[in-house]
Amino acid sequence: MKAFDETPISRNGKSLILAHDHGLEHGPTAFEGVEDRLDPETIFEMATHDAVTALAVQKGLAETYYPSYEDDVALLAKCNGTSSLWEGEPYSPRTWSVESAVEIGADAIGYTVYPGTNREPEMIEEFRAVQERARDHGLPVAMWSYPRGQAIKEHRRPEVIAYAARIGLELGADIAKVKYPRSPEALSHAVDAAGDVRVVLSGGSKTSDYEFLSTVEAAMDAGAGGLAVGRNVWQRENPERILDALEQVIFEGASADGAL
Ligand code: FBP
Repeated sequence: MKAFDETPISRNGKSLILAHDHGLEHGPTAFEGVEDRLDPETIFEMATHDAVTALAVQKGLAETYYPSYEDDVALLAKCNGTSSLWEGEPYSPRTWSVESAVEIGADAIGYTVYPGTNREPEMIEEFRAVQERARDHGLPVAMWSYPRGQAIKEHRRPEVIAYAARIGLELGADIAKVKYPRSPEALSHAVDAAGDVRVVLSGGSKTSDYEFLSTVEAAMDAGAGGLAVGRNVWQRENPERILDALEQVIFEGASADGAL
């Protein structure tokens, strides 16, 4: 059974997950120009916006800051991660057990799989264990499904993204988070390939308000279940303004023009 629709991380089958694991994945350079956001408190505060259905963070941030926000923010516990200092074969080790995440109050589990990496067998086996523990606790699972490795020449090719979304279905995720395959048609195919798994888009590097919202509008029209977005929200000088607009586009079916 797909638990997604009944969980606090969705609203009417759609979600806007604020992703903030970049301090680990990209390092402090991700905060250039918005140095105040080096303080995680600013991001937890941001996540109290009505539009945000969950905040995805690593264990360290959750342990320290989540207790003050547990009444206002749903927690998506990102249970593996890797730094950009690592230059070996793509791999994302476990950083957080499901049990510990549950103790802190997790409402959902997030986990990266890199289909195509030479370490794919380990990653799939580790995902299996996490997915089964999440099921024991009745928690939905979001898979960051990011094909990479020597075999992947172009990780945003339509067939690669459709495969990534399908892998979410095959391995028992409730949400497959994928990169935008550059066209609504390609995304629509990925949504079909994912069956009843919700396909949400990552936001990518920061673009203009209009460009970003137009892509979100097109993605929603193509059947996406929402966004799991980081930089395109919290790297903005005024994140509240883009969250207001995203709320309209994702949950109310507004156009980018209308929302702006
Ligand atoms: P963005 O919306 O900022 O692209 O974040 C989505 C995300 O999946 C983050 O959760 C993660 O930190 C980052 O992208 C990893 O991206 P990559 O592995 O491509 O550097």
